[in-house]
Amino acid sequence: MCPEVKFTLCPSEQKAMEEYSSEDSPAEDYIRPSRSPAASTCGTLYRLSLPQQVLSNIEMDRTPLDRTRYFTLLLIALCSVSECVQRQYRFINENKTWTEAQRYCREKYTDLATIDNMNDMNELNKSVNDESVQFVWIGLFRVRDSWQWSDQSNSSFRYWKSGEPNNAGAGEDCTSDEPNAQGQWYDSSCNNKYPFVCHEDLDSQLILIKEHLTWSEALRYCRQNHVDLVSVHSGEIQRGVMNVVKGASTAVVWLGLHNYCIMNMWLWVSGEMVCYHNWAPGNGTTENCKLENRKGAVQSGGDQTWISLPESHKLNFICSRE
Ligand SMILES: [Ca+2]
Repeated sequence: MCPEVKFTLCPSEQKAMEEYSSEDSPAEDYIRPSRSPAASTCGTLYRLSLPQQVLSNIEMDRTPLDRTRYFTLLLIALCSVSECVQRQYRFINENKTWTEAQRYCREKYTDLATIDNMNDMNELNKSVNDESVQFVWIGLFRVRDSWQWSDQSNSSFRYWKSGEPNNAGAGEDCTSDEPNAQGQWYDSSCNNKYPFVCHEDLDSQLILIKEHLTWSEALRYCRQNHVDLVSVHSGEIQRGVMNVVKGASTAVVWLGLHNYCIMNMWLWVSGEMVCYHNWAPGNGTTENCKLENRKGAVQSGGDQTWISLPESHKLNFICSRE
């Protein structure tokens, strides 16, 4: 089970990996710690779950092949046990009515918080960094007898406190969350003034660059002008990518995805393992990288799956803004 998972490699693992890579392929220094908050959450998970002993085992192993296998297996094993969030929550510690809070979130971020699952719920509650806060607004509100999300999401996740929603005073058409208790929800009067939580879609952080550059040139361009070539850690980012590539002038568009030849392993430039993936059939597995290094690109039409290409192809590309 590795649906939408992210990793950040610790510096020690990166070093180990770069040493393997430098054994018979040119030095590649594409990997660097991710700067995305969501990813660094996962990086913490990763660091916590990687015992020191593992690293010494890698060094003590005799043959490079064994080390490679061991390292790969280890990462896959970790990949299957970690879970990560897809959304970035922003806690705003100002008391506003639900409608004022909604307006604020739509201006500054994407919308009032939508919650898809328990992971989101935990992340949202963690974002509330003030223990004195009793309630915060989230994006769920009542229209006649049905509950809807402010951003039109169809998430069916609900986490009502027992006995809620009770529409106690009538007109309890908005949803508050009790972040410092169990994080469960109440229906509350929309005129109450509470702090609130916005969310920011990762989609809005992508930008399509319609120049024709090789993969390395594209990487340099993104790092100079934005943040990085995009790393597609999750289905949510893939959906954002699918939106922005529609405007591309090339049939495929570079992603921040590169193949470590000696380990035959694909990694994101942000330093993360490829757990979530969307390869076209026949791509992303065994690569013939002896002649030229291979990189990953997304098709701008059709099913918008990923393909592997020699890095000298000149393509449009997607940078991440944050
Ligand atoms: Ca209530």
